[in-house]
Amino acid sequence: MVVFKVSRVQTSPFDGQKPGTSGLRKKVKVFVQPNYLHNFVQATFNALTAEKVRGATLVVSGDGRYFSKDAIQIITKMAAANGVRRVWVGQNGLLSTPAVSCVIRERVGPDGSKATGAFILTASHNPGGPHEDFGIKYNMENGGPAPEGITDKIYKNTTTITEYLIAEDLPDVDISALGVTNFTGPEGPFDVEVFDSATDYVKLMKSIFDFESIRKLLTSPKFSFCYDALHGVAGAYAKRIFVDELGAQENSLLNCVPKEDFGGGHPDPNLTYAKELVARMGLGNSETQGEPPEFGAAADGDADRNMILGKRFFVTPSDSVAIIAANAVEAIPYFSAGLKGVARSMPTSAALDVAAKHLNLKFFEVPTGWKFFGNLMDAGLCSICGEESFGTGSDHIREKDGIWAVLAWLSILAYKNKDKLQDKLVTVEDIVRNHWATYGRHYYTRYDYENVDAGAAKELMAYLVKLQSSLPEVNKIVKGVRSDVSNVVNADEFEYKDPVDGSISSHQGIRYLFEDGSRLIFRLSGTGSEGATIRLYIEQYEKDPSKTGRLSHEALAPLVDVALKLSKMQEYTGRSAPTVIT
Ligand code: G16
Repeated sequence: MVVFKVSRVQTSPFDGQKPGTSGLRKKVKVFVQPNYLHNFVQATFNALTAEKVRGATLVVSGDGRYFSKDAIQIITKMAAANGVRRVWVGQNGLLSTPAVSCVIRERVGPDGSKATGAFILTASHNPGGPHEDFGIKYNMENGGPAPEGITDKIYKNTTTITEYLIAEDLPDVDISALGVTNFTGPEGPFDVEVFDSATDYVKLMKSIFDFESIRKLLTSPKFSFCYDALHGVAGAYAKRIFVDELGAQENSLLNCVPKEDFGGGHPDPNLTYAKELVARMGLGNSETQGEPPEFGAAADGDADRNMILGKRFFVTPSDSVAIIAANAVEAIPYFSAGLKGVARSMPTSAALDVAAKHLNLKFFEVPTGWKFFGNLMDAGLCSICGEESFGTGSDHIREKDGIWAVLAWLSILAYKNKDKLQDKLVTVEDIVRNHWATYGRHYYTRYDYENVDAGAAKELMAYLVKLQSSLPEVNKIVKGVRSDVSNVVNADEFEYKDPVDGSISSHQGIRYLFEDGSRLIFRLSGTGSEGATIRLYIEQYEKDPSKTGRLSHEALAPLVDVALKLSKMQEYTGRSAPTVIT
């Protein structure tokens, strides 16, 4: 048995190790600097209470992006030196973000051990490779991202750090082979267990959904299916779930081999970046070969995001969560006893609010960041939640869950088509249009201005806050741009008081709220790795069923005009068009 020693290595702080919306995300070239990752990991250990480190079980894995394998070895050696009892690693270092959450909550080791936390190695939807992004975040015992209290402590520790602990002579562990490797350190045994990345997650999915009814749908000649993992970690689950368990054709999987650089693509499941799927589904400009499938979906790098498509039809994430919530009790066994409540992030459209009101459900509006849903779920207040940023999930874990969302949609389709698979199929588009007919439609779009000069972005935001002090001034500008747009009746910066622990999160986005329920929201993204990304969210509610069938960009054109002029977008950023429209 290998006996290792603990070294104390002198170090000094790096600037800017502040976790963003979801962990620390930087270019690989930043992360590979000597001591950079080490400092952040030690700062995290130092921010946790002793029992979460000494003698604890930690999960260390991620989406398999470039630098993950090195990072896993470094973190393992630091965990050993800090007195951690065992480290669990998914085979080849792969675990999707939702699977990590599941493993923390559900997995019991051969000796009865359970994990108390995880380092997740991902920069989510950001590209990977030597010149692209890496990321790391810490998740807590409930399976969810560390709350602000902890991430603030981590950041503070990074600014004062002077040394870290590492077991330099601990040999690298072969993370491609399943099994346990045992070591001994100054304080006793330390083990590394490499386990199958999918087993625990597949088991959990089977306990939530009716796999038999989904299988019937997926194997019906009436139905066709396509799933694009964009070469992210979802590929490690897609074949096991969709093909092996549910009977989908193997050729219905696109880009399902996880790659360190995501095949050179941008692993962000939206209409801009999921090009191959979008073309196959008959959307976009390219000519489709043959008849598009009835259902398509994509995931991001770490498989917590999802995009849902029907044949030649895009489902907005805001509609998706509302539709899942409205159908969950009938279509998904896990929810058959009813929903505890629902929640959305502030910039997500109010489609969920309307459904919650009709269904008499508790409803919560939280700031952007999945961590805010966790408290509600732990307190038993929320069953289903979602975000405009292609995140949807439930209280089965404490992260958003891309494959769960696909299974939720397949369950709804299976339910709507039960006993009818011989007749005309009820399609994704039918389900969405029926939802609009019942609840009204929230026309919605998001404009992203990526990699804008950080100073200019700050100035634009400061200008918008200042402008809020005079609504007459705001309305003068609005009417000057479009007289057919209703009045702004309220404008503020979103602040959230957590109903469970009373904590307050301020400056969570600038809102302009219109008399007819329309909203314009401006936020700076917290997940970029360079410059600033300005997000502009535009929403308009249409209750009249005869007017819910318009093209979204036509319906929203007046509000877009108003938003761009009101914010002086071009003046501040020099950009005449957004980088991405979703
Ligand atoms: C993270 C958060 C989400 C958030 C998204 C975008 O997701 O978990 O709650 O909506 O970032 O945040 P921002 O608008 O600040 O860029 P992910 O998938 O990137 O981990």
